[in-house]
Amino acid sequence: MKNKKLEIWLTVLVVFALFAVLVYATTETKSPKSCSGTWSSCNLAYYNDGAYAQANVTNVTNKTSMWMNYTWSNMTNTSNITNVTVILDAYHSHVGPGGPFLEVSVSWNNGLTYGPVHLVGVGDSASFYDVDVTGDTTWTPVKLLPANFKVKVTCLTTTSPGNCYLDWLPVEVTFT
Ligand SMILES: [Ca+2]
Repeated sequence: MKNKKLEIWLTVLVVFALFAVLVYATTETKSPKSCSGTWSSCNLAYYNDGAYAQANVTNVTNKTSMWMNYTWSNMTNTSNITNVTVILDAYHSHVGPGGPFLEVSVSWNNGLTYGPVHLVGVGDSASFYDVDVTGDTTWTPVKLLPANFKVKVTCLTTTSPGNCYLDWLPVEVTFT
């Protein structure tokens, strides 16, 4: 009888602990505040407003820009990062078959090196594309600081010339 009671209390405790973890997980979606590179008007990807950063490419000329200065309101230096996702609000236009696509990678050492390249085959009308970069490294709060974290987006095509359009490039981070 006593053991049964203990079992019930332990179950309650475990359920409560799991609930607490779920409740205290925080998700923040933040916009970049600076950028550089060969896209036209890269700053237009700071806001979800229908004004687009643009890259005109051919099969011999790619365009690459970096977006950075993402700041996290509630993250502390002991936060446990459980998910990092780059979100693209983008489309392409092109002449003829094929068309431009995007390569996305992130840096956590201020652009010295970048993680794995993620291919994003955007369509010809604006949509949101999630690029989960959680597995690219073992994330720590320091790696996500403005001094270290950058998102690199390349527009390229192997066929006909075309344009990539990027309305907004937020990053969503979940941490406990
Ligand atoms: Ca915009």
